[in-house]
Amino acid sequence: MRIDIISIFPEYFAPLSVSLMGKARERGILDIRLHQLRDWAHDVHHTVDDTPYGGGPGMVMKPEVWGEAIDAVIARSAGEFPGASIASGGTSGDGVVAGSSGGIAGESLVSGLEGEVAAVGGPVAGRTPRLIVPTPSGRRFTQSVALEYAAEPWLLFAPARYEGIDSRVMVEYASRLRVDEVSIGDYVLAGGEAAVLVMVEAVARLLPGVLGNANSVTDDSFAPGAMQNLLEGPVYTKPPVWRGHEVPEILLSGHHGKIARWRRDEALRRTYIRRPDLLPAVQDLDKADRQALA
Ligand code: 6GU
Repeated sequence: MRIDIISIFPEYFAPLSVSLMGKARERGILDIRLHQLRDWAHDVHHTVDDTPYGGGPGMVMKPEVWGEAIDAVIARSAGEFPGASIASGGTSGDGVVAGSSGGIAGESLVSGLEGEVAAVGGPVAGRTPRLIVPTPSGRRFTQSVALEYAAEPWLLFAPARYEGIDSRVMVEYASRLRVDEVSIGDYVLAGGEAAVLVMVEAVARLLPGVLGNANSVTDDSFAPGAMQNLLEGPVYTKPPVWRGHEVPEILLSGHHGKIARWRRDEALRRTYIRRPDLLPAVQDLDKADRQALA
């Protein structure tokens, strides 16, 4: 999967080189490219924001800068630019990723450019990305949205700072791309970058080959299947007694049928206590399920 991220803080995404995400990138399962939005600003101060029409607090991100940035990232990646002009750095705002103010450590400008050239005619050629704009006023990002994104070949994230991006940018691209304004929850962050980290991790771990054990995806609390919409119950490992606390005996019994039933009961009870809003969505509660909740 190809992921482009345009931000005024590309350095914010350093964690995407760590652990599971880092391994997925090394293995070529994930191809993440960071872009500094300010590279497409026109004035000496690299201004990306301005005061809001109609008044009010804060600043709004300028449409021209975002428009040029998104156009350039798509054009470059879709192979509309000849490789030569990429290599010569001819286009404005060609400060891809690393080397400049904020790339991921270990990613040189040269290898970044090689990556761009390699992408010409590559898996994203002739395609367009799904444009994802994080905002607290967006539709909720859920596990089913993560699954949808995991099936896409190319995602372009446009995280904003300040009061958000001029709305005309989303209107403009909605006629050319699928544009999603999404929120990761009912609270307000200082900017969309942290939300992008959350979404990229949620999506990337669903890609084939990223997790070691395929079951760890299917047993997720919000994954489709028998346990859908149930919170996962408690888990235990050795030793069998720790500071006087015992592991539930059933888990040591080796009786797989009884263990599965116990786990479902625990999941139902936990969901009832912590997330009763989820219970109506749990598919066909059977008699044993209703007993567990009684
Ligand atoms: Cl996507 N952005 C910001 N700034 N705040 C949020 C959010 C996104 N999702 C929840 N809160």
